[in-house]
Amino acid sequence: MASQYLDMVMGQVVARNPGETEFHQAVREVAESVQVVIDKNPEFANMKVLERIVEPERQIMFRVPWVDDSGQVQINRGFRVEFNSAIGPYKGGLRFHPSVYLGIIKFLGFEQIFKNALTTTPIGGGKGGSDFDPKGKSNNEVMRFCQSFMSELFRHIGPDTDVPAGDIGVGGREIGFMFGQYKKLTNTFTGVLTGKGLEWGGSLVRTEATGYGLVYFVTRMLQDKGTDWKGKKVVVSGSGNVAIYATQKAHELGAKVIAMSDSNGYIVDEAGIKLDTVKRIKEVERGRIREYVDEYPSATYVEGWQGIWTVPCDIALPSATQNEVDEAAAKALVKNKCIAVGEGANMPSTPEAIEVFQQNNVAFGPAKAANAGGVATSALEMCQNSMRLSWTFDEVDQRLHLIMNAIYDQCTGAAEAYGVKGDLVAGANIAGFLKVSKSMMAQGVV
Ligand code: NDP
Ligand code: 2IT
Repeated sequence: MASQYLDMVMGQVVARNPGETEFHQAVREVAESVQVVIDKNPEFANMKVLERIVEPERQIMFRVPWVDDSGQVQINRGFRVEFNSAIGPYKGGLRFHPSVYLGIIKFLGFEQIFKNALTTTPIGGGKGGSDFDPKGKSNNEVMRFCQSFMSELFRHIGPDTDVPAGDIGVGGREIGFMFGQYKKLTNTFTGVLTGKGLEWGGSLVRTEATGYGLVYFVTRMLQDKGTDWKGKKVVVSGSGNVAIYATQKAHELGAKVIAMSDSNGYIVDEAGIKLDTVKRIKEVERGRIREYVDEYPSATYVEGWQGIWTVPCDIALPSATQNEVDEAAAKALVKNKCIAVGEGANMPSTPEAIEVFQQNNVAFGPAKAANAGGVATSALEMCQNSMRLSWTFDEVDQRLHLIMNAIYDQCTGAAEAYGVKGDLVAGANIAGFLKVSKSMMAQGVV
């Protein structure tokens, strides 16, 4: 009966959102996990909570025209999907990447609802972005694009309405340009964006938060296996914000990160990646990861990013993009005796890959729990902005640590309560769904 009901809901989602395969994938996973909840609580089905959750409250698409350095007019497409405000203002990042289309923003916004619910902070779910590619653009081009993007977005957001932040292709520089334009257009200085600079309302630890939080979460997974980071070989995909600070914290805890990547290829340094070099190449020079081997000739560079999962490791932290770990990659990790996978990116493992991990007793930390430290620290930034004060690095880091522990406890607790002990995918989906659903039920049919 319940399964028929879920098939019906899923069928509607596919029919109403044609071609949005990443969105279908994200919804299917949650729907499968919460079947047990709906079985036990028929009022959720009666009130059509799941049918409402899968329909964004509001979707905004807009033209983003700008002029490049050679005087040519360029046109990109902007998105903001305000998915769910049951527990707080819409909250979630902006992604600037040529692959962005509505289906990507909707999968990210949908996952964000449950992730944000798990953080213990009062934030709803949303996501936005553009098919703009910041790579190869001058600072002035990026600024003009961000100003044009915000010239439309500003009328839809606000510190108590919708608070965007960074994601792929959006870091401190882009947040600065967008904040400046928002301030000018609205004549207000508010916490409307997070990931701001420390001098103008940003929070300490926000830059590090997703990567640090990921490592705190995986620490608990390792503890449950009776082990820790010391002496472990780690492979981290990507070399952006999440990957860099996950690597930093893993090193601090005694592990050795031996491989990192970008969208062109990956490097392997069995002596341990020199993170300062990666930071300089990627954060300061905005260069390519292959440049690392120019400085460390004993390291190797391999063209193509997929092969990184064939590098033998104890712990894998996929931190680049969606569906980067497929079934073959998961099997290669299992064959090489990987014991734990923590998702730094959003939905980096395909459903088939997750099945391989779960069937082979690889501890698996799903994105919406394991990478929630970034958005949780954004919520801490909002809190500091509201109070008009700033906490110290240690204070924010301690709060982040407590939050990651609370997320882990919620996932394991919900999994156990619903008969799927140890399944953190189901646990995260169930715990997030329960919080949002109960709030929606209390607030009536809106
Ligand atoms: P960045 O833009 O800082 O870095 C992205 C990294 O991933 C780069 O190394 C990039 O390589 C690589 N990458 C991006 N797209 C692709 C692709 N299609 N194929 C292969 N490699 C790719 O982004 P973040 O580090 O912020 O984000 C990484 C992941 O973490 C994303 O999934 C994001 O949604 C998720 N996330 C981010 C949070 C945050 O706070 N920033 C919070 C929670 C999750 P290249 O330089 O070649 O493009
Ligand atoms: O996917 C994510 O959680 C983020 N990109 C961070 C969102 C945020 O609002 O800090």
